[in-house]
Amino acid sequence: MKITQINAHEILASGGFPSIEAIVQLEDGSLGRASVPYGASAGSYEASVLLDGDESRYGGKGMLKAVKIVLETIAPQVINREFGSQAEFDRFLIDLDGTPQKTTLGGNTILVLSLAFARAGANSQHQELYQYLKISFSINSPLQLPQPMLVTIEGGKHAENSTNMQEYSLSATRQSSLVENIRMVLETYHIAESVLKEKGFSTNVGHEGAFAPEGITSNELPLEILTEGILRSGYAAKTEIGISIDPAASEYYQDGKYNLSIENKQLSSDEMIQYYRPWLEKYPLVTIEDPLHEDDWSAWPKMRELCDEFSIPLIGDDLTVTNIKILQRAIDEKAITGILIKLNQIGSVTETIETCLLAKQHNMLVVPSHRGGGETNDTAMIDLAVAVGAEFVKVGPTRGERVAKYNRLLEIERKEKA
Ligand code: 2PG
Ligand code: MG
Repeated sequence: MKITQINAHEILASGGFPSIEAIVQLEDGSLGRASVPYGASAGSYEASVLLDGDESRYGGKGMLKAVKIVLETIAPQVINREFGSQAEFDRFLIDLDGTPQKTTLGGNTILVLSLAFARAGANSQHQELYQYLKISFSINSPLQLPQPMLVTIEGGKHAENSTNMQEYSLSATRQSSLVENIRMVLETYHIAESVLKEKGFSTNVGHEGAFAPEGITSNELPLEILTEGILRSGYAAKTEIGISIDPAASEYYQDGKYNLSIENKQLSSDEMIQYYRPWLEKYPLVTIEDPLHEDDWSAWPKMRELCDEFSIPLIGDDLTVTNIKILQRAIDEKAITGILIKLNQIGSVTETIETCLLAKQHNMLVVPSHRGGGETNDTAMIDLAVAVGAEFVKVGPTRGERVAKYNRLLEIERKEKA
């Protein structure tokens, strides 16, 4: 199928800074529209986000350069060229860029076209995006819908004056319909709001729509609050609703130490691992993500052993950045048992799905995720999650760009039930 036209422009992302949207048209007239997010606590090895750097617009965070690259550099190369598959299109763009972190053309420019091409392809074949992805990448497993991992309390880079650790989520673990599971985690989210209020904390929210209790002096307290919330909700802790944490430890690692500033603690890698042990014993934890720094490779297998002892998946995010080579290293070194997936960490649909499939082959938990800094209303991460049979999707509540993801998931459940 040939591309006949490409359009691109700046749009606004959730943080009030621009992102990029593109529209691809195929020769049969089918259109595909997509936009891409970017992170606040991005890993160092992620695909680049090409920004203007022009301080006179949005403090340098404009995306007009990316738009120009799409229209003037990439479009002339791909319009009227025959692409036989999604993988062929993506590989063409990856080769055109030619760098490991997509620094020539930008990960944002490549991904936005990759996704818009996928949507156009799906529309051309009268398929839903998740069906198109399954067929394109020969994924034959029966459809499995991911469960909500609802970010409920946030700190770190996502909220001022809150915890050092970035996220405490409510994860639905009961294998029930999504409409029920989403209801259960959101009811518990609202109960957690009451618990926070009773303890005298404000219930203002951070980047992802999760509560950001100002002035909190313990990274453990959110676990107590969520556990109390689950108890009061009447749902069974762990078997119906559990807790997932993402400390995003790279963000509080300074000069070789984990700096838990609100507790006045500076911990070595081994001490950091031991710090988590009582949490695994006391709370209904179901996953742990990025408990250690992205370069602290020698500590990760020890953390994995601890998690294995409690049968809790250990998820890599900044560690693995959806990159298949880094995932392979993590498998070889027995560093993790699960992987967070973000399309823009690697910058194309094909590479993202290949990483998911390798993780699946190794029986890892696969968790596609929203981004903290600049999300858009695009819901492709949900279709991706459904296509690869992910166990969870990590998305925040109560903000339009997040709720759009849950609504897409509910829409897919309705379609599949019909
Ligand atoms: C994370 C994400 C999403 P960010 O660390 O998992 O919550 O944050 O997009 O800021 O990297
Ligand atoms: Mg993370």
